[in-house]
Amino acid sequence: MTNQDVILTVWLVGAALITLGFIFVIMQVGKPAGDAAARMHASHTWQARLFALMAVAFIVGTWATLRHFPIPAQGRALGAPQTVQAVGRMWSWELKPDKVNAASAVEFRVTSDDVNHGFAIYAPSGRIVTQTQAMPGYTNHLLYTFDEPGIYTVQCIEYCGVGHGPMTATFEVLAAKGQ
Ligand SMILES: [Cu+2]
Repeated sequence: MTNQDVILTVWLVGAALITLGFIFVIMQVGKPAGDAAARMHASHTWQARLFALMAVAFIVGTWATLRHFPIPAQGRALGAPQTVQAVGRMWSWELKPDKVNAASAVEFRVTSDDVNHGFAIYAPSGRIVTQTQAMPGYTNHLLYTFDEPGIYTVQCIEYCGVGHGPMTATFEVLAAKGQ
């Protein structure tokens, strides 16, 4: 289990406990005698139902919007059809291989030989398409499927010394069969 998984689990358990606490407090509202008190109790029941409805809407909304979390699980191979080993060092990138196919997922295994670097991929148009950190002693797994063939550029986007600016490399995305 990576640190991110631990943090997510702790957060989910904490959020669930807080939610249960709220529901418990609302359910513990007393049942005083008399008409006015009965009306008050009825209104508390209504509030509890509204709270439960909001909690369900929040949980469903969270699940629906975060289900396709864009960052893949770290710490293991992703089983993508193509893999590129990417190593950053002051001040160059090593990419193996330097050709991939479009329309098929590529797993970039990104690490660094020295300090932290930023591994950003720019499309031929100059638009950044995806990025991750290149960290010494750790491999980040970046999953991306290229739609357009062409020459893509890797640029370091974390300042790493005097050679940071020109710390670039290129690789080619080949047209998929039938494209
Ligand atoms: Cu840099």
